[in-house]
Amino acid sequence: MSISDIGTGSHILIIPYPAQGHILPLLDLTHQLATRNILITILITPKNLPTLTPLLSTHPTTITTLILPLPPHPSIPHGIENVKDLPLGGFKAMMLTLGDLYNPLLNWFHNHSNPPIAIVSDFFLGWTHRLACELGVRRYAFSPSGVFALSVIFSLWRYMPKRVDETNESEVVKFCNVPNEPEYPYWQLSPIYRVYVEGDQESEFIRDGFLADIESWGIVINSFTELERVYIDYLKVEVGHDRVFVVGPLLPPEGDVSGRGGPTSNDVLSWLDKSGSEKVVYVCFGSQTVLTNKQMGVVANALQKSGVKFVWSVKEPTVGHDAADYGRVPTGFEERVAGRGIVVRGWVPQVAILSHDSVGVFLTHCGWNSIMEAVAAEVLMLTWPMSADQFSNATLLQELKVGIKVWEGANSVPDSDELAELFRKSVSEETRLERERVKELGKAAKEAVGEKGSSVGELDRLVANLSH
Ligand SMILES: *[C@@H]1O[C@H](CO)[C@@H](O)[C@H](O)[C@H]1NC(C)=O
Ligand SMILES: *[C@@H]1O[C@H](CO)[C@@H](O)[C@H](O)[C@H]1NC(C)=O
Ligand SMILES: CC(=O)N[C@H]1CO[C@H](CO)[C@@H](O)[C@@H]1O
Repeated sequence: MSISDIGTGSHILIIPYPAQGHILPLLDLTHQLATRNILITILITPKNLPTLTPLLSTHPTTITTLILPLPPHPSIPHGIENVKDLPLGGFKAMMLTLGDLYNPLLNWFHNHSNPPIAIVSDFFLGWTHRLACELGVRRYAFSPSGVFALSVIFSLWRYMPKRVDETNESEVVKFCNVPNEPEYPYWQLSPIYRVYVEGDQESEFIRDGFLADIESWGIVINSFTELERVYIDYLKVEVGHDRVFVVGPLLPPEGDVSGRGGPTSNDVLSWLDKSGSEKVVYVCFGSQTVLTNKQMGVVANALQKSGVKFVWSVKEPTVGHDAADYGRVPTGFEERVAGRGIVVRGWVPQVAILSHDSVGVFLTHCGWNSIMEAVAAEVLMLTWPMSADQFSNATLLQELKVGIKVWEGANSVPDSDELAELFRKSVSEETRLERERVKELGKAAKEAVGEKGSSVGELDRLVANLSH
């Protein structure tokens, strides 16, 4: 039996959670599954349909869509269901809203002549495990976070650690069951967890979702064995079986790197072509975080003072931000750094930028996709985690010694002289050891997804398991 025969005939349902950082890696996984002859239906809301265009044109016969309207929710402004617009505060509301697709999906399954034998869905959609149980099919939870961060999330919802002093945001919460016993001040814990109220219907729905993730038949994670081995071993014990499939780094199909996300205002890549090897610092805080004007000022000052070459991807204010207080590039900044650095507004081809030979350093908010992309591209990271799983990610990077701590938290600012010094240091000989380490890790990432690599083996194991 050749690899391409393994999945023949099996039909599965994929359900993404509509936020940029969640949907893209799941679509990359979908591509891998379709390549292995699995028949796939993807559930999508009308406004997110365009995100699927490249995937659907690559797999016109194996992938079909199930388009269901987003159920209404008072906390989600009308029209905000597009992956690029979802405000941070909207995450919980979106999780609740999507739960209302339970009955429409149940009907769809019952009416289908060849219904899916398994559901692969984002870990923010734990209710799909309950649905799968009712239907007598298997559910696999997809984690866009790494194994370490997932271990912390599971531990949080399973054991519900509490503070001694309910008013102290700095109180340290320790995760003794997770290897290396990570600990975080309370304010760094998941915002969804911090607003949990026992007995409250919405809170309990969210908690039940994470418990359902733990109970699911399998878990698929965008990471690779060589990166997180101790945590993978731990997680298998924690969930009580070995159907934990670590299949990353999930990256866009070859040739799709610059197309993803659409056109940008500047021609970044041709600018990079003229910028020399590994000298450029790329600055980007992800698709959700918008910096305050104060933070913008500090980053701009530091970039200017440091003398480094840079590409700064600036996210402009969206829903939930007062446009006057956020995301403003200081007046005259671009003129002052002309020739040495560029500011890009709107969408950036991040994978292509990170993979470009001239980019050597990445100031990042530590979203897991950004980390996976940077590791695969062998780029040293300067870490400034803002929220959610990003604090655990930063810890992991420091443990692996491929990240240098810059700052933490969304509501404060570093000193611009110190930041300038870090920028300067990051592209100098002083960080040679860190760069060598990230190169090694990058090679391991490439091997993992290469021929006979660990992640390819995990994908084949997943496909075989899905088809049973
Ligand atoms: C399922 O089929 C029944 C009967 O044909 C129909 O009334 C119902 O609308 C269908 N439901 C869905 C979700 O297609
Ligand atoms: C809050 O917790 C931190 C860390 O455990 C501790 O250092 C600090 O004294 C506490 N603050 C108060 C007001 O108790
Ligand atoms: C970069 C960063 O913020 N790292 C921190 C992550 O969390 C651990 C534990 O709280 C800290 O020790 C790190 O400094």
